[in-house]
Amino acid sequence: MAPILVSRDAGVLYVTLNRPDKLNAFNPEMHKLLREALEEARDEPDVRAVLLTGSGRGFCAGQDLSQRNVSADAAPIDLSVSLGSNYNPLVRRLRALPKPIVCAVNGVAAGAGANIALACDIVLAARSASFVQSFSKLGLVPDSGGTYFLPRLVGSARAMGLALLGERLSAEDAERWGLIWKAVDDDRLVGEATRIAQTLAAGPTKGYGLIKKAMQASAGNSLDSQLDLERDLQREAGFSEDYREGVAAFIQKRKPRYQGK
Ligand code: LHQ
Repeated sequence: MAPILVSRDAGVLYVTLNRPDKLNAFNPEMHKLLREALEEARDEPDVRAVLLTGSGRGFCAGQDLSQRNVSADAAPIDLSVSLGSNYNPLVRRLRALPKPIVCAVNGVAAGAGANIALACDIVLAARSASFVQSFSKLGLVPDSGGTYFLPRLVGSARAMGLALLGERLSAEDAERWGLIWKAVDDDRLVGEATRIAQTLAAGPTKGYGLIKKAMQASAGNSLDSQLDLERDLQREAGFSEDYREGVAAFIQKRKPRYQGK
């Protein structure tokens, strides 16, 4: 069974984590195939949005721990190798993709699985789903961007509670806390996530890429630098064909037909 399923329709690349008996925990093969899917999303002009989800009852349980079970007398594993070669490049790839990524969290998202969801641009979760910073239960530190995303999304008090206690946060609380975009009824998750991904895939792709850039830069910028950045990005957006089409459609009182250019 392929650990990642990929298909394409109407400008959306559908990527499904597919190791359901392990709650879609990551192994090296899954990392490799996900990397290839995101490269396809980046390089193919016909792909204008990505929808990431999981198969079965979980979204992703982070690292496959059965591959980390070492006997007491064996040398310890250097976890930085796995972060350096797999998880960190994955988070960087998700953030740097100049196209929107919708994440449909269909079930529990734990460890790196939770933080990979948070690295996406619009996170929807099924009402029965939950988010767990399970690292501390193993004596580890939140990784895959957890210590970056959490305090920025929910504030340091809640970030610290989640990281130290490793308790499950329900999808509804995640929405209330501002961790995610929305919690939706389980039977509406696929339809709603698909609708959003299709809407984005028919939108002004270049502009969306520049929005991602601006939002991501703001975390480390002063207002002055951010204003300068907005000026520069707006110059770029204003030269796009989609901006021209957007204004023309507005004036002509019709729906815009964006080409993503
Ligand atoms: C699993 C896993 C799993 C294998 C469930 N692996 N089988 C990065 C770089 C380098 C190294 C270290 O880490 C990292 C980042 C990380 O992600 S560290 C954090 C790793 N993940 C976790 O600690 C989560 C471990 N899983 C859980 O705590 C629970 O399974 C959760 C809370 C996710 C779900 O609980 P339940 O709904 O009660 O399900 P379950 O525990 O019964 O799991 C179902 C099956 O999935 C079960 O297998 P079985 O054969 O008994 O049915 C689990 O063994 C398997 N599974 N997570 N990470």
